Parts: sequence; C-alpha cells; structure tokens
Amino acid sequence: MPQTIAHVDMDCFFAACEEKKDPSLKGKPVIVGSLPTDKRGIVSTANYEARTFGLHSAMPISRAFKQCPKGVYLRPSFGLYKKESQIIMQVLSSFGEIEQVSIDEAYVDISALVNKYQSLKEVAIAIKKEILKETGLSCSVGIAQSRYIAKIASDYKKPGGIIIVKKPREFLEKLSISKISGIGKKSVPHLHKKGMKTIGDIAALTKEQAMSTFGSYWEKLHAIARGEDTTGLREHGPRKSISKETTFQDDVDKEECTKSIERLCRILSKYNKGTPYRTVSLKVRFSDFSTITRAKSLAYYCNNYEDLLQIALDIFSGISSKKKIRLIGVRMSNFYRSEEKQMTLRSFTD
Ligand code: TTP
Ligand code: MG
Repeated sequence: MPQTIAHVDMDCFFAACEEKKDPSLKGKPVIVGSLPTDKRGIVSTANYEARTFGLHSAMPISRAFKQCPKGVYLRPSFGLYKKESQIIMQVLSSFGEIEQVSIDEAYVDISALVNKYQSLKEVAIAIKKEILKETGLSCSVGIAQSRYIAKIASDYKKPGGIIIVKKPREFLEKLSISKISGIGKKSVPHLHKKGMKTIGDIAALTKEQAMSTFGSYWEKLHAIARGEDTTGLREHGPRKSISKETTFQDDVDKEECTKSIERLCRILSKYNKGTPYRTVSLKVRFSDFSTITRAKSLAYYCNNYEDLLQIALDIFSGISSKKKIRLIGVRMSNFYRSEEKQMTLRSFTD
C-alpha cells in the first residue's frame, strides 16, 4: 500500500474561531493579535477580508491599522482556540495516525483509507466535512506521498482548498523555492542569486551542484524537488499505549455504551495498524464521576479489531455497577517490540 499523507491546515484559524463565537464579525475584516492602541502589538492573524488590505501575520499592528482602519481588532483568546484545536485533532485522529505540528495543523497518515474511498479527493472531502460538522470551521487539505509535498499542497489553494498531488514533480516545478518548508527567508535571496527561483530549478541540479549548494540537506531537498521524497509522519519513539475515550452528551446505560465500545475499538484498530499488543484496558466514568479502570493482559498477542472488541466487552461485562455512564475509554498497551514478524492468536486460529 503506497504511503499517503494528508496535511490539514485551518483557514485563518484564530480569526475563524472569533467569527464563530461572534457571527456578526462575518464579512468584516477581522484582525486578531492586538488592539490598535497597543503600541508594540503585532498581528497574529487576519481573516481573508483583512488580507485584501495587505495585512498578514507578524505585521506591526500600527501598520495594519493604517492600511485597514475599518477592521475589527481583537486580542487573542487562546483558551477558545485550544478547545477548537482539540476537537479538530480528535476528528483527524479518526482518519488515521496524526502528527500535530501546531495549534491548527496536522499530518494524517491516510494510507489505510486509500482503498476504502473512491478517490483521495473523497478522503479530503470527508475530512473537511467532518471538521466543519464538529467545529463549523473551514480548513485546507493537501494530499501527497510525502509530508513536505502535502504541506505545500494544503497551502496552494487557501482558503478551503483541496489539492491531491498525483504527479509531484510537475506540481512542484513552477512553484517558488520559498514554498519548501525548510528553505528559510534568509536563504531565498541567496539562492535567487545562484539562479534558483523555482523548485524545478533545484530539481534540475546535478548531484554535485546540489551538494555544493545545500551541504548535508542536499539529498532531502533534491528528493523533494524531484517529487521523489516519501517522508511520512515523524516517529515519536516507541508508543507505550494508545487509547481513545468518549464523553457522552447525556449519561447512558450499559447497553448503549456497548455501541461506543465498538466504535472506539474500530478507531483504535485503525490507528494501531496491526502492531501486536497484549493488554487491553477499559476506563469507565459513572454519572457521579467515580471512575474505574480494568485491564486484562493476555498470554498471547493480538492485533485486530475482533479480538480487541471481544476483550473489551469481556472486561465490560465484569463491571457490575448499575450506575449510568458518563465516559468510556479503551486503551491498548504492552506492544510487541521486534523487527521479527510475531505470530498472533489469529495466525493459529484462522
Ligand atoms: P497559520 O496556519 O500560519 O495561519 P492562519 O490559520 O491564520 O491562516 P491560513 O489560512 O493562511 O492558514 O497559523 C495558525 C494560527 O497561528 C493563526 O491563526 C494565528 C497564529 N499565528 C500567530 O500567532 N503568529 C504568526 O506569526 C502566525 C503565522 C500564526
Ligand atoms: Mg492555518
């Protein structure tokens, strides 16, 4: 299965959160960062209406005010943005393993979904739709074989864009070298002087030329520019456990909770991508906030949805409380760590 990475970046994130909170702001230029009276303030972000006045992040607020005196200027409410961000990351997690890189952007490994949707565009549409449904906010999605190329793609048609990169070299060829995250502002004029303006110019370098221009980074940059890079999500070291939990809007009884356990197990199995594990835990918080965690460690490893669900339901059936349930969580841990292929229970039973 070829690696497929989606990069998802929210559109004018802080400003969009403010517009959601106060819909009367919609259609007006909104600038989040500082008030015009804050002497040394800067713009954190400007919505797309304000950007038509030339406003952008990191601009001094005094200059922004000169260019756009009719704008609505707000100080940031980080708590609000963080809450929305958490929901967004949760939504993205349901599509695959994620690597959050900032408050409003993440990479999602959607390799496992490639055959489940009609096309990659359908995956991108589903991601956008789900984020919109859960938060009311708009994002842009880029999909490619490499994280670097996916990031360039998500930025290509903002706001609200979807770009699927099927022919990376052609897609990148005419773009400015500054689009590659890693080529900093200071390097751009230096590279321009050497005749490199587009990513295609980097692709056209010989190995020797690339080495003498980019030093130890040459191989990575050359591969990106030639559309050959396949860097995926960054490893965060071996995972000790993965878990997923859900809090119900209204407390539920045991029967209803079973459906959620099924859903959580399905999501966890998708994340886990078949790594064998030996321990499954269930966390249950009751309506009075009392919380219990029950774990079951097996003598064998398992690695699929059916086993996970069976174990989770076994644990659940052993919980005798009649209280209503407020939260349910499932965790898998004790992962098998070896390069060798491990036999699992199903290898014997199938
Ligand atoms: P970005 O994703 O860079 O910008 P954005 O979401 O506002 O706009 P775009 O549609 O182009 O993606 O940054 C996310 C948030 O991070 C942004 O809303 C505000 C904050 N931020 C700063 O506070 N300072 C900065 O210099 C930048 C670039 C962002
Ligand atoms: Mg953004």
